[in-house]
Amino acid sequence: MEKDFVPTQNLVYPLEGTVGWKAPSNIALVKYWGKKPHQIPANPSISFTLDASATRTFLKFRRMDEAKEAFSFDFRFEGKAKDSFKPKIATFLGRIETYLPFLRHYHLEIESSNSFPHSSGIASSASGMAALALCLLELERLANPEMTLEDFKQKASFLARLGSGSACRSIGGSLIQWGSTPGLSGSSDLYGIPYPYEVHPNFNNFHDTILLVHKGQKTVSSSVGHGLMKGHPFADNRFQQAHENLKKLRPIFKEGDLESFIAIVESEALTLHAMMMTSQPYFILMLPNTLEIINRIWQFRKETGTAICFTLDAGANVHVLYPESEKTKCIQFIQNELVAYCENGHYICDRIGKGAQRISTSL
Ligand code: 2P0
Repeated sequence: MEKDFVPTQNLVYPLEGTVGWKAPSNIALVKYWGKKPHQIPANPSISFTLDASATRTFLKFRRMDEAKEAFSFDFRFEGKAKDSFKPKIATFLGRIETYLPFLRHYHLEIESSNSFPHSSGIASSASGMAALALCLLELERLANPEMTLEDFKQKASFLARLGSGSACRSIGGSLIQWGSTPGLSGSSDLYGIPYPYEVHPNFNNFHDTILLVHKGQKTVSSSVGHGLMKGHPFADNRFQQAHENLKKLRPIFKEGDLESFIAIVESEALTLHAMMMTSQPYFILMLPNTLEIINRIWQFRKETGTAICFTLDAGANVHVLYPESEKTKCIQFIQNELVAYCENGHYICDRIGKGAQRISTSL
């Protein structure tokens, strides 16, 4: 329950200090699309935590003599003051204040940078909000060193969700499930949990090469897209389908059945975009090159039997997924046939990762 995340002890918080966290992005296999108030997902989702695509955030904090009316913070992104991000951060701080009641007593200097190129069209809200949530919670942990690692991660995921839904899947690794799922004890709408069942070694070190088809801003934000699932004619069936796909994935992960994995992952990606195309107002985030890439992947798979597939985020970029055993073949195929469809030939070689890491701040 939400109230379990409100600190009950009388804690003595530090006067000043600096903490740092690096949090990765993630790619959903079963998609979160549609939400209820307070960042509660309309259906459960599951994602691969990524490795290379990450946000690094440092938080310098100084206790003020008295609490301020408004949150006192500065935000710098890649070395420059970025005031345009401040309203989003202020909203986030407002949403989590009940759970971190010390926030108004500090002046916070937040400094972030991404490992992936700025405006690459990669969602930075997941890694960005996860890194910030971890830094803010670290301040509580300094006052409460007895907090267990499990409680720390769970609360970090809970807080990150209030910044951006998918961010709650960017704390741990390497397969994270978020959303209350009948029969899956420990699952919750409030935070992500490590996938608790057996996963076949076929999924170890799984690759995700992100093809940057379009690096600019998307035409419709994810928040607007989620909102359009309210009253959507296919919403109920879609939410039901996500539950069923999660159920189907259980034996697939256990047995390492890549063919069935591909069928679910690609269907989820196209269903996500089908929901956008059938919203009112309707919209399309895929571009001609997105479809060219999908068709090339299908053709290559048919001709060679390689276990390669795609998934999509809420944008035109294509995530190309393949197992470690197919790496050499797939990279060659991507370079020979797919890179031509990327903006300026840009792509990111990523893979499944282990989750967020603390950054040492002692020099
Ligand atoms: C996902 N996406 O499961 C889905 C699939 C994009 C496509 O969650 O409004 O940035 O901050 O909760 O998490 C993107 O939406 O939305 C997203 P908010 P978020 O990853």
